[in-house]
Amino acid sequence: MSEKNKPKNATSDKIEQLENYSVDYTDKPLTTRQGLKVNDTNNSLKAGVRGATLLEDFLLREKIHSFDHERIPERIVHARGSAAHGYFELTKSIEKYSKAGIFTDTSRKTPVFVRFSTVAGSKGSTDLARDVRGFAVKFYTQEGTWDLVGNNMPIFFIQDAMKFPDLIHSVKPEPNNEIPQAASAHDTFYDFVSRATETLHNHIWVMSDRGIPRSYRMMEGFGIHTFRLINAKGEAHYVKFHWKPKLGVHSVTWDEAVKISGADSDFHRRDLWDAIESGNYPEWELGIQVVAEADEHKFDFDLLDPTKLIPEEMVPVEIIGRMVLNKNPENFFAETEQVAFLPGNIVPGIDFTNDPLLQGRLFSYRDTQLSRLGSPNFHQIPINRPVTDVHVNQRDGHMQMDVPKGQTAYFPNALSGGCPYLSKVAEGGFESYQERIDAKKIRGRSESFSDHFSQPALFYRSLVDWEKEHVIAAYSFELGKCNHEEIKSRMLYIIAQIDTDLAEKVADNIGMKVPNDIERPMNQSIGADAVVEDHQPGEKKMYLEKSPVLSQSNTKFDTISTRQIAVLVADGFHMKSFEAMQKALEKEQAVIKLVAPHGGKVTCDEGMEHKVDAAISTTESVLFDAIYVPGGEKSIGKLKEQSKFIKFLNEAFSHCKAIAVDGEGEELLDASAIKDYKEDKALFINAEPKSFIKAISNHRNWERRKVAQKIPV
Ligand code: HDD
Repeated sequence: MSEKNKPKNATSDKIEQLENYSVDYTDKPLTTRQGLKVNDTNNSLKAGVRGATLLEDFLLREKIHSFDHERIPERIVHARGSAAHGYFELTKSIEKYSKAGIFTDTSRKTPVFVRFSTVAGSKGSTDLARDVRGFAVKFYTQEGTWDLVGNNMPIFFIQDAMKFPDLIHSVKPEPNNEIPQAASAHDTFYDFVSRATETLHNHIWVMSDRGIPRSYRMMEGFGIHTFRLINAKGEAHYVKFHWKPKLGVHSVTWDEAVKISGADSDFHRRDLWDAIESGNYPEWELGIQVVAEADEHKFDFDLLDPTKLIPEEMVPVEIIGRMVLNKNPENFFAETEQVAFLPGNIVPGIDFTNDPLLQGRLFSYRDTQLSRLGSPNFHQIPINRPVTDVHVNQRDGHMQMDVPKGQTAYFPNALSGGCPYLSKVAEGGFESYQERIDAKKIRGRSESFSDHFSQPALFYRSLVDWEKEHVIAAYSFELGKCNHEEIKSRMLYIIAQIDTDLAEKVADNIGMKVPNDIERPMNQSIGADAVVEDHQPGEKKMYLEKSPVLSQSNTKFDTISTRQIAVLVADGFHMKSFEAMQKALEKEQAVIKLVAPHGGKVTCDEGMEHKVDAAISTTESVLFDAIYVPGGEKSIGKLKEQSKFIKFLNEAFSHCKAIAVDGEGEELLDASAIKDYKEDKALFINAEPKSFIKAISNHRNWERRKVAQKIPV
């Protein structure tokens, strides 16, 4: 990393604390774990050079023993992920709602550690699976650690934690043959979804472009549940948390996702790492939707139902702060793998609600860390340590790292002067919000949770045409991969309850008919005899035809920062046109990569050598956002000799990306299938860089999508 890009503000209380645990091996001798200097780590101790290995060999035993135990169980969900350090800064105090220091003190920079993930795949699976993305934020606040463990979608699949194992068992690889990896397109998932219609809202989000993000840096994040904010007077407000990315919300197409999975299955991981290393720090705004306690019942849905969002048109999102990620972890295992998020980690000023999904999560996360990290002392692992002091009466257990002093480990005590002592609420002691509850003990679901269809329908209605086409294609792909006719038919019937046109188009694509009815009982999400009709929307109090913020067509299109531009060159490329384009793109913080017929260097027409970033044999167009081809007779002649350069152009065009060519670069276009579409508005021939830049910031030219289908790729 260049000095210029070294994070200047990447230090924080947390980073300083972590540095106390970091170990630097530079200029140090190799030792055993006991600190003994080693003089041979290549040969085991033997009886003669060809002899048997001796049991005495403590060096061999230590090395192999440690290696044998290097792996810990991967997370049961969200196993595949990447993380980074950064900070959160409050831009607007919300003292009237919350007494939390993090929400009242605008002078603080609170250290954070954020982990993004997919849900279903194993630790080594592709980043580009169609899936929900985890968005987990650990705030190391001065009052203790607060974890906001959210996703990139504002709702969840199920309403009650009791169903979580069923949901996950249905989406994970099927138990008999462990197929398919990191994919929801299989029978068990649709068997479940078609019978548990509460899943449909989150499901349609996954079928939309939100399920295949362009980058972790281009996703929204959501706390999902309704939480509570508590102010200094003890008054409560309901709140939903939103993360809004500075770069806008952008996605790739399914065809790209499939190909990226082969070309670079670490695509999102690499993208996050590279952006931070190059000093282009990912950034999000934190927003809140606040609802007064008195308004709890004014909505058509229940605020405690995690399968519902509050449309932003009804309760606007108020921006109160920003989060910047400015430092990559030093060690993946020590930090990203061992970080333990717990929705139960909160601080005074924030509290839970009775959302039955949240309530179950409060148990599950602490519990899972025991099997994953192996000890109740997991909070002592450096990445999990709070930046506040910890004084507890819990003791012992595997891997106790602290050495607690004194004679007592209980409360109350006199022998230690009553220490550690209790804190009054006014001194920062946590007090649970005193909610009045007067109810029968019951195993059941509230009637106010019963509408399963109006919000998925609102989501679909709010999408523009190209987004709807992607949703239709996604359902068609997923159901097309299922084998059981009965499951597909059931799904078509269910989708028709969301939108009949959607269901009919999917049915056409998979060569089936939408059934008028299906076998009963059919909905087992609540009771064995529940039917779809029970989950149709009732009469609406606040009916929204559309919620425009749900469409990615209304996101930000104002930057090309960190967009990857492939420049196709060979020896003899025209330096002048390249230089002008390079300057203009780099001024906007785009990343230029030279793609050439071979690795090493290429020489431009002015005789200068330029480092090649990727030989054509090692890369694919799907790894880039746009393509530029500078002129130069000799260069273009060479590029035309390799069909992969033509494929590169065709493919980028078919994915609706911006393409610019200068001078003889047009001959490469003429050799491709693009030659018939030169009027395209994101195709530039000898044009000013300005218009190319604008087209890249628009992400894609979706108007091209009909002709794009005709391009052979
Ligand atoms: Fe969960 C991990 C997000 C419901 C049980 N969950 C996990 C992670 C994220 C979420 C982002 C990864 C954290 C990390 O990076 O280490 N989970 C959610 C959201 C939910 C949700 C947004 C609903 C709104 N989860 C949920 C339920 C249960 C769990 C209902 C169980 C009853 N989740 C887990 C878990 C995991 C987990 C098994 C696996 C690894 C871990 O916790 O630390 O306990």
